[in-house]
Amino acid sequence: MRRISPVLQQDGVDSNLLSLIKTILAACREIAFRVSQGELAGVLGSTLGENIQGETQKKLDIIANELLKEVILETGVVKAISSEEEDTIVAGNPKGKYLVTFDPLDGSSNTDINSLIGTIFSILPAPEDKAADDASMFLQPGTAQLAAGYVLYGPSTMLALTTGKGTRLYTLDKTYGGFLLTEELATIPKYTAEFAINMSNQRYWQPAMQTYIADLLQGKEGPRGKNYNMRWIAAMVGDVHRVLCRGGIFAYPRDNKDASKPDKLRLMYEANPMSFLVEQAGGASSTGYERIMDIVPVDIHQRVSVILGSKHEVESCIAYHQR
Ligand code: AFP
Repeated sequence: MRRISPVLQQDGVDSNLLSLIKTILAACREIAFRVSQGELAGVLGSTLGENIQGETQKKLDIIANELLKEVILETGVVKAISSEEEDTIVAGNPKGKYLVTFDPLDGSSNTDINSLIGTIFSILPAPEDKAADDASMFLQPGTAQLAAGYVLYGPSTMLALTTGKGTRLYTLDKTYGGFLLTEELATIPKYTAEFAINMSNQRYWQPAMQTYIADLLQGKEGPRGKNYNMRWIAAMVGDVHRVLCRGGIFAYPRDNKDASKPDKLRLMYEANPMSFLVEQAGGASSTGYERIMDIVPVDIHQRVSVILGSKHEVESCIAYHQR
């Protein structure tokens, strides 16, 4: 089985970018170890703080954030980082070629139940003409991403990675200590009969999503003419991993539950990297009205409505929004 370096070298990935990716993965290996120790490492449970999103911070969120921040800034090739757990960007080397944005521990409430969690990251080019503490550097659409990936801390630790030449899956070999290629070309089937959505929000969705899901629930007897199954992991990283492995549609649509927060997922370090991975695996990703990777962000912590997965199913869902 192949290691990461030869695979990325074969794709012509710049050596600085390759070493940055390997550095991020080294931090993720350390996070994987801490996660696997669970209660024994004393890292479970909440801190007394909240992040900029107003969400309770788990101890592991903070540990993962500090680990990633430290090693990424030490590479010297990164001009600044932006994290879910940091209110503002953190400046690095003014001459750095890259920007890194990440969610250190997606689905962190799942730590309480020993369920799936993961780290999501996205790498962007750093504009040369801006200062390292200028947050506007990050406001680039998802199409500008040079690389994106997630590390899933599950029964095995897995990596999904794209640099724009397909999406590959790797598995952490704990005996050798590195990730080995286990799926050369992740391919999301075009058609599916599986959806993932938090059904408890149903009454708050917009009419298009209400109708779409109501039609899926009617199964064979309804307009879609087949029975659908439902899954919900409550960690985007786990739900997207299932979509990459066997297809499906994942949605976190806009709702009116809390007027100050109509969308839940974060564009820059959740929706964009996942959209890049999904599109590179033959799937599609949209807000229902536009392609997610075409959105020009206005804020590093911006939220967005997400519908992604099997191409035909995503297109069907978009059609409901266009009616
Ligand atoms: P955290 O990043 O705060 O752990 O939240 C996880 C998440 O943003 C995303 O990964 C899940 O899809 C979604 O929240 C789950 O939300 P529900 O609370 O609606 O299940």
